[in-house]
Amino acid sequence: MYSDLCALLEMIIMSHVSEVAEFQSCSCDTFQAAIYPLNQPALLKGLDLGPALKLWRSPDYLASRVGPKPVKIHVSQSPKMDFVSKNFLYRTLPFDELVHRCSDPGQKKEYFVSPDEVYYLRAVGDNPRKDIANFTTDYPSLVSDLILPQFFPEDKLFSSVLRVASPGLQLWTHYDVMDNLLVQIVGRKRVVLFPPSALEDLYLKGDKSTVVDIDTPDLEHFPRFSNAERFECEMSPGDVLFIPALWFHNVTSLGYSVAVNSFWRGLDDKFYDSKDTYGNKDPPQVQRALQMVDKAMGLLADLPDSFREFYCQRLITRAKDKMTNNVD
Ligand SMILES: O=C(O)CCC(=O)C(=O)O
Repeated sequence: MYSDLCALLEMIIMSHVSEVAEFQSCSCDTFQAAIYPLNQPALLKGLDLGPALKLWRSPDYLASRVGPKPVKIHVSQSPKMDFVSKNFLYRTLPFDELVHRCSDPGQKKEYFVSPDEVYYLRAVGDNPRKDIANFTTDYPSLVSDLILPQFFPEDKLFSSVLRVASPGLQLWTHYDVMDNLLVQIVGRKRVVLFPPSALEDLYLKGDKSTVVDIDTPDLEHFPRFSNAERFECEMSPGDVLFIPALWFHNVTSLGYSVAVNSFWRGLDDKFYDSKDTYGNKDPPQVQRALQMVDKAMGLLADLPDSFREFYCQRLITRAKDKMTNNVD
C-alpha cells in the first residue's frame, strides 16, 4: 500500500519534470543573445575552465594548495540539511582537514557530533557580516587553476563562492536575487529547479522552501507541492549551470563535491540591498513593501475571523488587480 502510494506520488511529480536545456561550448555572445534572455536554467557544457578540472580531482592537491586556513562550515548528522528543524551546526575547520573529511569520510579520526556527520562549506568573506565572498582574494593560491566564465559585464559581478560538500549532502530549496553561474569542478551533482511561478506551491519561509523532502513530500502538509513545475539536471565535472535570479534550486552532491559559483547583478544597483553579503536579500523596495503588508495584516488583526479572512482576500485581489493595472 505504502509503496503504491510512493509510486503514485513519483508519477505525479514526474509529470511536472522537464530537463534543463543543454548547450555545447557556448560563447559569451551566444549566452547573451540566445540563452540569458530566455530566463530559463541552462546547462553549459564543454567550456574551458582551466587546469582545476584535473588538478582539483586530487584532494591532497586542493588541501595542500590552501593549507590550514580556518573556514566556517555547516555540520549535519543528516545529509538532508533542514533549515526548519535546524539539524546542523556552524563550526570551523582548517580547510585542508575539511577537504580530507569530505573526500574520504570513512577515514576521519575526529568529528563534532558523530562519525557519519556531513559537511558543507559555502565560503564567506573574512567578516561574513560585512565582507562578500570573493574567490580571487579569499583563495589566491587556487586562482591560477580556474577560468571562471565571464558571461556578464565585469562590473556586474557580485561575488564568487567556493563550495565544498560531503557525498550525499542536500542543500534546501531556495532562491537568490542574483543571476548565478554554478561551475562544477569535482564530483557530480543533482540539481532540481523550480520556476519563480512555482512560489505558491513551495510553502516558503523567506527565501527558502519548507518542503525539505522534495522527492517524497508530505502531501498532507504540503498538498500543493506536487503541482510545482520542476526542471532537473545532473551536473558532471566541467559543467556550468546558469541559474537565473529568483529560480528556486535544490542541490544534492552525489559524491564529494567542489564547485565555485558566481553571482551577477542583472538589474540596476538600486534594486540590491547594499548590506547583502550573500546575494539573497530581497530588493530594498520589496523589503519595505513586505513590512507594509505586515502592518496591513496588523490592522485587520482585531476583526472576527470571517471578516479578517474576507478582507485579507480583498487585499490579495487588490494587489493582483494593481499588478494587471485594473485598479486606479
Ligand atoms: O552547489 C551547491 O553546493 C549549491 C549551489 C547554490 O545553492 C547556489 O549556487 O546558489
